[in-house]
Amino acid sequence: DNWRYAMEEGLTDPQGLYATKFKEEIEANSDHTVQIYPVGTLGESADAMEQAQAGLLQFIDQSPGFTGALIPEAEAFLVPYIQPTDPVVVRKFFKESVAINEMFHDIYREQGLELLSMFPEGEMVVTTMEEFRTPEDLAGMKIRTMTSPLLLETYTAFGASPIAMPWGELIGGLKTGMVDGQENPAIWIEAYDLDNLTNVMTYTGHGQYTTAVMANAEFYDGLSDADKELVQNASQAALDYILDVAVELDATGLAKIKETNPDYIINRLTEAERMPFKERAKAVEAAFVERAGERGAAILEQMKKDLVAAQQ
Ligand code: 6CS
Repeated sequence: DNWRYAMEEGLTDPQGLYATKFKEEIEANSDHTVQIYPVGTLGESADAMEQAQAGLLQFIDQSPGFTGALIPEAEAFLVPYIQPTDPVVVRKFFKESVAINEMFHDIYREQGLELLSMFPEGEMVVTTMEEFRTPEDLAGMKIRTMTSPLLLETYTAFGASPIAMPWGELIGGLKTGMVDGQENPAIWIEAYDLDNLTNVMTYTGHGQYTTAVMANAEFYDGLSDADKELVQNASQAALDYILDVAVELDATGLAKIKETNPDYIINRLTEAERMPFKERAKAVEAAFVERAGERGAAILEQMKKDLVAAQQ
């Protein structure tokens, strides 16, 4: 069969590298083919998700920054100052986390999705027109976020004026001044020229960009045991591959920005400067628990334990 696979990024971006590896594995080990639909070809991320849930697509890569609007528990990846940023810890965390590898499966199933992999794309960095070091400095800055509600709560707590919008509106939004900042990992900022639309990039240490690959559950359940194994093996191979290259990509993105845009200001908040943001993150964590309930709270607690384990 020909399987349709949609993602939120281009073929040379992290999601594209994962998808290409997945496709290669499927096609090398079966008679099936995989057709990849990159960013923009099937509408916005939310449109592709509707198509995946309806079974028009067999596979989809959608990030919790969007999925959170559908699955509140997925916003656990968005709670500030929980996710790892150290590359070695990141790899171990995604590979071994009980929360990621065991607890999310049934939750995604409730939305008709068979969760295959979750992987990181790099530390979240904030790009703005003006420098900021404190929540007070962020006052009045219009920061674009992805559409999961917790991101609005995060930037409100951080002192800014957030506006949620799909990816397709961000570049126009920055050009027209509808927004004057945004958050994304360095590799993405570089690839889509977001550094040339802003003046400053700030490492706040508050997050890691995470994404997830899923299959339509009905499609998956209808596969033979051999094909289920094929899909699982291809997912595992693609995950191992992307976990190896993701860390490199993050460094490459930053290095390219420094090289091609030498005047760009790159700030890294100190531990002391991060304190007021961490303090404000407590309200965001409370908002997460409020919406995601007991199950969400249990996932978050498990993530914290997984993180401690990954740091050992
Ligand atoms: O900011 C966004 O909307 C996009 N950021 C990344 C890293 N991937 C896809 C997503 O749509």
